[in-house]
Amino acid sequence: MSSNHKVYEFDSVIVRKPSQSVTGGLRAVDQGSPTYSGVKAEHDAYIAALETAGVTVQVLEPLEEFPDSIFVEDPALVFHQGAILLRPGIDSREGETAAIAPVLRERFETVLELAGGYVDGGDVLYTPDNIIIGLSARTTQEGADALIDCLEKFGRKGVVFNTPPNVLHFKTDCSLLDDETVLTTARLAASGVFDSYKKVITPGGEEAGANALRVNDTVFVGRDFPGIISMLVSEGYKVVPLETSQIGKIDAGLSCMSLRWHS
Ligand code: CIR
Repeated sequence: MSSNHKVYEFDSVIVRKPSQSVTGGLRAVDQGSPTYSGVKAEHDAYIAALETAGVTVQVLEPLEEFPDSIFVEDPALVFHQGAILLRPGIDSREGETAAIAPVLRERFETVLELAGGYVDGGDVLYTPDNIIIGLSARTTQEGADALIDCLEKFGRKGVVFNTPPNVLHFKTDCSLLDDETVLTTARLAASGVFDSYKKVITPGGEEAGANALRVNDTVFVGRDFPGIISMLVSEGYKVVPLETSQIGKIDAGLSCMSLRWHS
């Protein structure tokens, strides 16, 4: 039932092209809207970088009615064993699940659905030991409990922690670097959630860069976070910086633009 691959080893990825409406994407603080062409350029570079890291990318067509639908990580989870359809915890994104469901039913034999509550995929971190679910303004306890039931069907254990206050998603503040190391903000590390991990703490002012993305031997990091980049390089990681200044305006980092699994 389970794959022998590490949690950051992937061969398959799904992304969705940005819609023109992406300029109206959700944001907690308005730092101005991103431009469509800027988001598209960042997205194109992201796809090319994923392919270079060794995955095959399925590119879905844009959905104008859902400005945030470029962030395919939020409406579903994918594993070697199958997929789980989630329910994003904000009205304007709820319909994204129905939009991605047929694609996942084509790619996976088993597709489960949450029995209740709300979960955004951005609140779910895969680790070698378990699946961490962060409660947030988007992910409810009822949703987390329903997700734990689904994960059990795939032989995986879900555990629940709190996302720090005023942080969009659990993974806004962290990413897995290898089997035993996480990149995390100091505020998330202070919760104790990563006490059994080695930690690389984001330097002050670079909290927004904590959502890096490891794919096979490469760690993608936002280009605007030189402190994080130099820390990871000196730890021996193969780091590839990517432009995130446009998607950053709508509160996104690098994990949110893809669904990744090993077939
Ligand atoms: C939202 O607020 O839903 C989008 N503007 C950003 C989603 C980012 N998703 C993620 O980090 N998984």
